[in-house]
Amino acid sequence: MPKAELRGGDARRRGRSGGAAAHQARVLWLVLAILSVFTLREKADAHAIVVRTSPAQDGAAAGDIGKVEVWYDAGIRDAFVALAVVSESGERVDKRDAAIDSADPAHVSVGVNPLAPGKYTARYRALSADGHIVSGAWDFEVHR
Ligand SMILES: [Cu+2]
Repeated sequence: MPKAELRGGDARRRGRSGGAAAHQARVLWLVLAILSVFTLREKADAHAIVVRTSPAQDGAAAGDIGKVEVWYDAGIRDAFVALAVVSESGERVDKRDAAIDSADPAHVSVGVNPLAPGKYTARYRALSADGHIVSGAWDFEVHR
């Protein structure tokens, strides 16, 4: 009988100290889990930027280039993709068929009609893998 009581007391003490240690471990695990979610998300879902365009910014292009292209530094999501080309007078000269390259998820192109000499502005927009919209514009010129 006294033996049993002693065993019982030991078990309760072990239970209490084990509970406190387990609680500390849970809190530590939670903190680490939260930190890793933030750091891993930053690495896995990078913010895409434009690294190259064709024609180049402020570059010259032939009237028969046929298409205008943008390359991002990372793959972009297949939603909200846009690439439009507008003449100096505001006329849209692209074929409204902007699409992500099926072989390269970081490459977008749009067909353009034959371009008369003049200045043009290309506007791009894409949904970055991190969920942010990336957009901007560049100019190029078709010489006579
Ligand atoms: Cu971003």
